[in-house]
Amino acid sequence: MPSLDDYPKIAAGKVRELHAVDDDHLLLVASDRISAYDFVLESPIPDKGRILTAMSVFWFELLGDLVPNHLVAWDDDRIPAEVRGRALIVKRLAMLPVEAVARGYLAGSGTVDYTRTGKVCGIELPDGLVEGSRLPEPIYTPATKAPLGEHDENIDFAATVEEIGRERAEQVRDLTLAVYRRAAEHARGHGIILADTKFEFGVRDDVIVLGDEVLTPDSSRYWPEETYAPGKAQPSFDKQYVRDWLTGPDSGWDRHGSTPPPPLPDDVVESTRARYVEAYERITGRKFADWIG
Ligand code: Q0Z
Repeated sequence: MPSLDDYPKIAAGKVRELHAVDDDHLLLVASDRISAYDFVLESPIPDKGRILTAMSVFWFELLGDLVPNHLVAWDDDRIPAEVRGRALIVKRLAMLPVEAVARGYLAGSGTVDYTRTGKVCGIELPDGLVEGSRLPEPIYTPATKAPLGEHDENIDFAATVEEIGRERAEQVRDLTLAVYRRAAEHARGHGIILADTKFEFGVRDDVIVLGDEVLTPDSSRYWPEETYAPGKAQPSFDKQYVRDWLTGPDSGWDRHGSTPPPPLPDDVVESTRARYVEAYERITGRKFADWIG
């Protein structure tokens, strides 16, 4: 059995790491770390890495007939014991320099751009939309890949053509919308609104392949159907207890100040873990207790 130290680290994100396994394979490792308000909190959420990994595997399986993906193995002797259940062996791709975002609802930077210009990524939207509005149809809203610590910047479709050429730009757009539609329909049938999501595609043997994590709550906005009400920020399916506590009176923290957030109380950690498990079980119809690790 290998150790994680046997695999050189080739990239680190806020809450994930990427290691080289061999010339053709990488190990994508998810941690239990959680970010909120652009900080990585010092309190981990137990099992978050395993839950998000299990969720990615479910979606890769559900979507495999729409687009090839990079998943090779999740339970394999090449995966070190210390990361079992929260790591995937994936095919090494040549990643495309575009964040492929689909939105079915208006939120976040989409609302900001719409309120200023009536458009998101060059796409004209009807008047009268508000934060949380369902869009007339899902839209493709690509973004640049910002360096770690910076925010992605929305760009129009023409800018993606400049970056990767017309044929690939059109393929990425069409795949993004097809995958989003399928996933959002599935999630909706299980009581969850998939407001938007970000994919990363790569190329292998001249074929466009879906990479990275897919349709996890870290790469997507998951909203509970029960409380959906446009006109305000929607509660996050997974992080709302964290946000409410951090911005509430008991944390003593100022999100607009310069100090990092304090550790989370145990009950906030436990409720948040339960929300991740609930999202996994609702979406997949599987019990998290049956996942490996
Ligand atoms: C993914 C990322 C990080 C986790 C590169 N199959 C692939 N082939 C080549 N490159 C990538 C993948 Cl998934 C790749 N990322 C994003 C960075 C931790 C994911 F530090 N970067």
